Amino acid sequence: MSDGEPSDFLKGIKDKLIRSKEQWASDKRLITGRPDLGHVNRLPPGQREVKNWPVLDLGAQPDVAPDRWRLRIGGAVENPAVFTLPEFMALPQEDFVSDIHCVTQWSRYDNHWRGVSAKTLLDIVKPKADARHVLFTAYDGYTTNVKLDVFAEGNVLLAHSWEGAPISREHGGPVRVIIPDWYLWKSAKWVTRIEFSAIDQPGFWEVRGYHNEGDPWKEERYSG
Ligand SMILES: Nc1nc2c(c(=O)[nH]1)N[C@H]1C(S)=C(S)[C@@H](COP(=O)(O)O)O[C@H]1N2
Ligand SMILES: [Mo]
Repeated sequence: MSDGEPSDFLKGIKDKLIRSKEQWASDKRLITGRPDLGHVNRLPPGQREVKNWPVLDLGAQPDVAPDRWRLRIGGAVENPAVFTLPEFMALPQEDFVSDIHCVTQWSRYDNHWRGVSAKTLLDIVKPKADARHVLFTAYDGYTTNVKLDVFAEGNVLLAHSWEGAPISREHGGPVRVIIPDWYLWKSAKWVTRIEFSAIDQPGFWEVRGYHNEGDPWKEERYSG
């Protein structure tokens, strides 16, 4: 698939995968019932460590040519902004190290990222006083939501590199979101839009039985 409008994407997604993940949510699969709120362990409850980096998405991995990539930030902000990739790369760049945790039960430790921190982006666009929520939209049409407080955490970034190399297409390159404190479905690959809002807009998995928050230490896998 090319980097067309996100609205085209429903044709290409793996309906079977979506149905089985919806079924997991309705069965409340993988819940162990042992929250680790103090983070005594490095591994959140119900997770296992992997050394590789699995690929998970809706099956349509958009091929976003670097010269066509845009990041649009708008909604309830004082200064809406659009960045090309060179403009994004000219913003202050920072290195991060974080563990990532997928709701399908794998965790991967010590990932080295480089990119632009959420704090830098927030300083530029300046959310309005009534902004409480953030919705990410990606080039495959995927959406996911977090609270503004979650996006504003110091370890959140829009990453272009992992382990010293550009993030591959399958992992969301040229630029993806990384929100390490939440399950990885909150970290949009191929991100193109960030919208701030006074109201919450649940995303792709959040309307299909997945939790609206997603704290792995509390096993916030499913809603209800
Ligand atoms: N654009 C987009 N981002 C996405 C997804 C997706 O389907 N499309 N899947 C999410 C899910 S469910 C997971 S677990 C992670 C997987 O990221 P990875 O493939 O780099 O491991 O991406 C998240 N971000
Ligand atoms: Mo996932």
